[in-house]
Amino acid sequence: MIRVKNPIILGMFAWAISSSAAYADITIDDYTDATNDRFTNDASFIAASYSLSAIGKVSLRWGTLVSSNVVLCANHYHPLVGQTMTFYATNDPNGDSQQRTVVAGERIGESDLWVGVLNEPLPGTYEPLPFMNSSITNAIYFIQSGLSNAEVFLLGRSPNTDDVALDTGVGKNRITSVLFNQSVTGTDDVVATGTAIYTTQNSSGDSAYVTYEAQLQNYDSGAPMLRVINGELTIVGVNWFVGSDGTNNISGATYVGNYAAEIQAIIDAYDGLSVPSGYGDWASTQFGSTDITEYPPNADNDGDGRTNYDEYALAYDPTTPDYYAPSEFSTADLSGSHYGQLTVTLQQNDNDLNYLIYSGADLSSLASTTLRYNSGWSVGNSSVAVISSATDNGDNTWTLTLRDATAVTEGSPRFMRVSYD
Ligand SMILES: [Ca+2]
Ligand SMILES: [Ca+2]
Ligand SMILES: [Ca+2]
Repeated sequence: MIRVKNPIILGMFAWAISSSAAYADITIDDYTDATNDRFTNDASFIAASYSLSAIGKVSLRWGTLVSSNVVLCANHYHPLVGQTMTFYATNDPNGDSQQRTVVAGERIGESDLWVGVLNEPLPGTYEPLPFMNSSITNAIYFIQSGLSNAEVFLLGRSPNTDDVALDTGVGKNRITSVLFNQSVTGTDDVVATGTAIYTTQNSSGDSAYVTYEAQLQNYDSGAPMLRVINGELTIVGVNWFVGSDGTNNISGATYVGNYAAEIQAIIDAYDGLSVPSGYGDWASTQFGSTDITEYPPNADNDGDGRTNYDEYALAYDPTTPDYYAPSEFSTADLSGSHYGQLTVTLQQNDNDLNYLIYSGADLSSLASTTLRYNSGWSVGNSSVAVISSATDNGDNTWTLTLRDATAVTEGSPRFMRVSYD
């Protein structure tokens, strides 16, 4: 329990994970699997007429697509960089699903919002959800927003199942009010401060009671609060906290409209891009900034003609112009024959880069083979090239000398190159 600034909230506890926290499923009055469990996939499901394909999970952590490769999450319990999220195209648990790795992310200011970037865009059958983009900074704006007493879907862990990827329950409630400068202490005493909207858990017969009246619980953090606007599910909030108004339980969400510009900036910076799995950590270190909009992989921050993606793949410095040759050529003499060699520095543990080595006598038809790291470097086909040395630089990069498998003979040139995609 913590003290909060808003006097109507007597006791509010962060919706954070802790070893002592008991957890439970979202509470939904008159719950049935058919009406309230997404993956029971019944025609009577209360959100059956809408696509929930934007909603992904990894273990108990939630994220909702706001573009083909950007997810909106709760900062205090967001999918971690490196984790793989699962999305389902429909409510059929046996239907198409897709997995994507979270490669970068950023907290929005001091709020409980966290925006993540996925390694590859999802196909169009996974429909990103629009989000509120009008700012609410006072009580009058809240009334004008139409959100007061608006009916919303509350999402959380379903009472039906413990299979976390398929654990999605949907209830309803009405938005009670807005809380400005709300502060909640979460895991590790991290305080989030932002604009919240909340619903109140009423009893049957109360004027604010709706069918399938719902109240969030632990581990529902990060799921979206959704309102139907112009026939379309729209993200109003991201589940943040639970608490009490002194009489009833309340469910609080960060109001996303006040952060719409920051969210949109990330969507725009990474629009449609493929991002290799190690890129986000590398870039935040290289640029010394947590603002991921500053260094998307297709940008060339130092103006040296190499994109940040290229600088990552070849372990260059993305903040200093690199005008020298990208690799070093040499020859090796073995048993009286001469072999061409290429020395390059490459990223370890990022097979998203799909390194390939090419060699041959004709630039227009070089032979290729894979070059991968898996507890050590190896080439797929040693008749193309071999690794003559590999040095661990200790910073997740290795310097490799790659030797052509075919000797140079007089009057017949040989070519080598390394690529990635
Ligand atoms: Ca209510
Ligand atoms: Ca550059
Ligand atoms: Ca550079």
